[in-house]
Amino acid sequence: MAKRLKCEDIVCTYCYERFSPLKLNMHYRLADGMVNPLHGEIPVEEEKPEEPETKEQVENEFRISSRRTSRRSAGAVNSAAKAIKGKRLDEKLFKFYTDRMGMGATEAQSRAMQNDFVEFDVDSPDIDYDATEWKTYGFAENIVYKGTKLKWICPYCHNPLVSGAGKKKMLLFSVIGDTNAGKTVYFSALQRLIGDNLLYIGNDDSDDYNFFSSGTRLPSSTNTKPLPSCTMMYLQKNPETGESEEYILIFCDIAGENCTSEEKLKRTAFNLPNSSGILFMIDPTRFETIATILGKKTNVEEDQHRLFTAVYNFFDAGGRKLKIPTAIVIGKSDVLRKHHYFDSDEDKKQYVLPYSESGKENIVDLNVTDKVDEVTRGFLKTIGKGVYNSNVDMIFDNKKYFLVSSLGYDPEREGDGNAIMPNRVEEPFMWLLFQNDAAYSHHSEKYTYRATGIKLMNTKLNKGIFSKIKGKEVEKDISFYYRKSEFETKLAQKRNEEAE
Ligand SMILES: Nc1nc2c(ncn2[C@@H]2O[C@H](COP(=O)(O)OP(=O)(O)OP(=O)(O)O)[C@@H](O)[C@H]2O)c(=O)[nH]1
Ligand SMILES: [Mg+2]
Ligand SMILES: [Zn+2]
Repeated sequence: MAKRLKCEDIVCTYCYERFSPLKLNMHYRLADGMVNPLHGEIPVEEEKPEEPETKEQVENEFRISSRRTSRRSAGAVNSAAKAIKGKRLDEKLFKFYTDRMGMGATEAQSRAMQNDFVEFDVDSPDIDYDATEWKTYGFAENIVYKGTKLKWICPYCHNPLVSGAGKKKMLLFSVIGDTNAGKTVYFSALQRLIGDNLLYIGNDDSDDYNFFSSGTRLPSSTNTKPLPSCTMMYLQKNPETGESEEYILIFCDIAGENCTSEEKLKRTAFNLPNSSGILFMIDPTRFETIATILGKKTNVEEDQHRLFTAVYNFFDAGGRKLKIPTAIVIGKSDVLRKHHYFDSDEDKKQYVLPYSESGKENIVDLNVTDKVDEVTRGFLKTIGKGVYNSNVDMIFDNKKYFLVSSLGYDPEREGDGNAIMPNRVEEPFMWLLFQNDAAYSHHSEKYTYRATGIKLMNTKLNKGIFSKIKGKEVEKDISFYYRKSEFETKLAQKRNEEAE
């Protein structure tokens, strides 16, 4: 294929499979009364499907072949349909409800009784689609099948795919952390802060994630049953052009209870392996030193530490460190203000004090990120928790520590009536976006070069005699915004422009 298609990977907001619609046959749910004759006539009475025997078997059956076929290649699909009323058991949906949502067979079966589906086939006379969309992206979100408009479904689990999938970059953010670490509160505070740039799309589960908006002050412990994800369209301004770029963000919360062992993670955290970024929340009120300052008793600190083992085993990080960018977030940083490590040092204290958000540009300052990482590591060492640092380094390849306070105050001591003043909440999120090339940073330097007055058209000559000509030393300011992957190219380009 000569022309590059503008196609992005799709992430299913239900089963979290990540795939390219260029490599798979896309599936479409048929309208009422339509049936794909390839699937046979719909039986009058559905037989109860047998329960799969082993976990491995389930996983295998859940997967589908990873090759896209059309009549041009092998595996021809004949899509001529015959209209028969009725619904049939959708095996993939059934598996999704039982294996992923933990439903019993009866409930899963009644939910999985659905209209039949068809696979996309370029050559089928029954299928009509937007040719421009096909040429631009290499897939069609909507097809008209026998005169009826159909929307696509995930080829793995047969749940509906989000509109715009495959056309916009999709980023999946997952959180992990022990019970009461502040995960749910963090997501809510974050959504409030970036709310002007968000549009909720997908399933209507946003209330599960944004309890501030539902009027409740603090959430109760998150349900240990598998949670729906929260899907949003996010606008990110390109600081150079001022143009808005659109991303689809999928947030996945989890109950802390489900993070405490490898087995529990494997049963519930299906989102984790395909994450674009992970927020690993640590609760500082569980550290003995801090608990003492707060006048609390704690004997649960070891539990929190167990999470590292669970995550290490879950990702099999023994062989190779986890590549997914991970923000290790010390939440509730408001409770750290009183500790002498911060209290006695103005420079360090600034990171746990409320700070003004006004005038802050929506870009990632990597110097600040490094500083916060260093200060947090120093703090953990000071309170005798250097083991956190070494564990983090052992598991995660691309990681940074962050200090945030979602509420800005401690409801346990100050009551629950205060105004919410989130502190540094966007930092880990922005850093994760940056690691995914979905946010900008800024670079400036003083670039010194020797201006010879001779412009060499052939740069190879520069290595020869011409390089010995000592010109006048010139200093220029270079300044530019960049996405992570652009840095080297942009820097070279800017230096060249100056030197010319
Ligand atoms: N001091 C302080 N306390 C906080 C902050 N954020 C959350 N908390 C406290 O931590 C409690 C738990 O927060 P959640 O977000 O529900 O914790 P979680 O990690 O989602 O817990 P599970 O759902 O049980 O896994 C809240 O009810 C608050 O009391 C904060 O920024 N500062
Ligand atoms: Mg929660
Ligand atoms: Zn799916």
